[in-house]
Amino acid sequence: MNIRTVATTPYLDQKPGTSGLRKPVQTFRQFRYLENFVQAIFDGLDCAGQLLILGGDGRYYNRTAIQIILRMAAANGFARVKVGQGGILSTPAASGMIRKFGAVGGIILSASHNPGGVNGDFGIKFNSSNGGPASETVTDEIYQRSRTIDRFKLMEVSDVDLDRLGETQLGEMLVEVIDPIADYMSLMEKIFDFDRIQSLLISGNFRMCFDAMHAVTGSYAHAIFERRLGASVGTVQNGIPQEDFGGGHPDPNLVYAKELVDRLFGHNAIDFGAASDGDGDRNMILGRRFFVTPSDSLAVLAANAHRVPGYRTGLAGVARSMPTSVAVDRVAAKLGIDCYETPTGWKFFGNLLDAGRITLCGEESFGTGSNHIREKDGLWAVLFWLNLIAVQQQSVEQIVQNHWRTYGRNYYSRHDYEGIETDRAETLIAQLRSKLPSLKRERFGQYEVQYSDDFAYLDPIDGSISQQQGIRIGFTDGSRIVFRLSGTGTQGATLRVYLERYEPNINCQSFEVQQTLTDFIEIADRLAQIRSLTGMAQPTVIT
Ligand code: VG1
Ligand code: CO
Repeated sequence: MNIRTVATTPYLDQKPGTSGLRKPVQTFRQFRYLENFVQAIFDGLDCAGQLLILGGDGRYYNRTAIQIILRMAAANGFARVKVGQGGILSTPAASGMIRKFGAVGGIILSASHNPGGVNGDFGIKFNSSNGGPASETVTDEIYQRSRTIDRFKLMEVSDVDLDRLGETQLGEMLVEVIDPIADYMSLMEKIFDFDRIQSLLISGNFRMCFDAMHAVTGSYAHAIFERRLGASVGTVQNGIPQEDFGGGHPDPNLVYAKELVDRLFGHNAIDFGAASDGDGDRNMILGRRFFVTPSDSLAVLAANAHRVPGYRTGLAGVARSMPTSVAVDRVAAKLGIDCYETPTGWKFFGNLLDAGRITLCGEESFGTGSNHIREKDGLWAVLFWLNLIAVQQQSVEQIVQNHWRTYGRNYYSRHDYEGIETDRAETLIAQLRSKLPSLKRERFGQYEVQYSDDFAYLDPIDGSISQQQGIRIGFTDGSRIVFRLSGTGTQGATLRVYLERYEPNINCQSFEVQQTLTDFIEIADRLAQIRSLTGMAQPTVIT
């Protein structure tokens, strides 16, 4: 077989964000752009004789990228690559496979919730041998390498048939095209009580819908909900993965999953709805005319985990990303377990999970997961909710309201301002940062600032420090406003404002969320001058 070493010149913009390198498809199609980044990953690994897991969310350019990566893997000395059939693997399934088969790592081709198609985004994530997103240190090494790369290796071979299950030899390397659903399903069967969920789904008293948003979870959801658990055909909607996600935005929230929201809030509303994102790691949970905020979802799962077989013996600890509401902290306090606050992005949970410090973790951005893998897991969260509903014989709304009665309610909302000019967004954050030292004890109407800082995280396991992870302003009544810029967008900047207010009084827990947060929406604007600096009167997305 002919292995070629090809000369290249670096691109200087290959800095991964919150989760991998994301760019418009057109950027990735530039001459040797993908090759450079993949070689930068391989250069940091001892590839010889190793196994690599490879797959993506099926978006446009997925198949082309997989063929390129297979040729490069063969030339770089890998012994084996396991690739999902059709080139498709959800992020959680890939994480599970890395762990199960002892791979040195995995490459997941996805820009997650970003739109796809020829004019959409593409992305590439590298996960380490624990199955989780590469740490900050590894990510930075890849970036530094990409800035000096001067050659990559490629084997000159023809394309592998990605649709046919089986093995193909590329030189010394074995490519195995595998069915990724079987392994994932058996992992879920070990954690959840499938018999009880099945009884619920076939009882005739429970109607559910899962919206795969034309993205990767479609095939998994058909197999799990309809074929294995007996839900009626049609339970899964938008279940065939498409290269452009049907022209939509594969982000499971109240704005982008409108079709599902209509079924839960409209006439003859069903009992349960859920959706997942492009690469299958996010989840949105809906009850009949009821939206569960992801922060509440994490808290409810933590409080009730002992009802599910996989967590019967209790939780070692929990963690949440900094902007996620503190609802789960209250559960941890009651259970007498540790609760960690990490920066945004799943890579920060990996060390805590590996060290056995935590069992469950989550983010406000519709991400929840556990120590079963090292990624957030959309379908896992849906099965967790179904298991709880089956055991408790209560509706989603009843479960959440009981939770609020016990722990109080954290009214919560995130306001996104998308497509801001980068300079303006940076000015906004810089101005806010400069105000931080003088804010303490300042009063805004009835609210007094208790603390204000730029969140820094000291990893308790490896001692690494991550600075400037978001601006936090906490008030003496337990309310919070958090500001940060997104690290996953590809056009301009996105400002995220996270608002939270605590309400212990059970008679005041059913108000309209935005109304209860009005004072803080005003304070956020006063502090950050959002309207005047962005020129935007309203957020583009409210969740
Ligand atoms: C967003 C979310 C963050 C999440 C990340 C990746 O990042 O806020 O919580 O971990 O997306 O999720 P940012 O930097 O845009 O706020 V996924 O499902 O897109 O891989
Ligand atoms: Co995702």
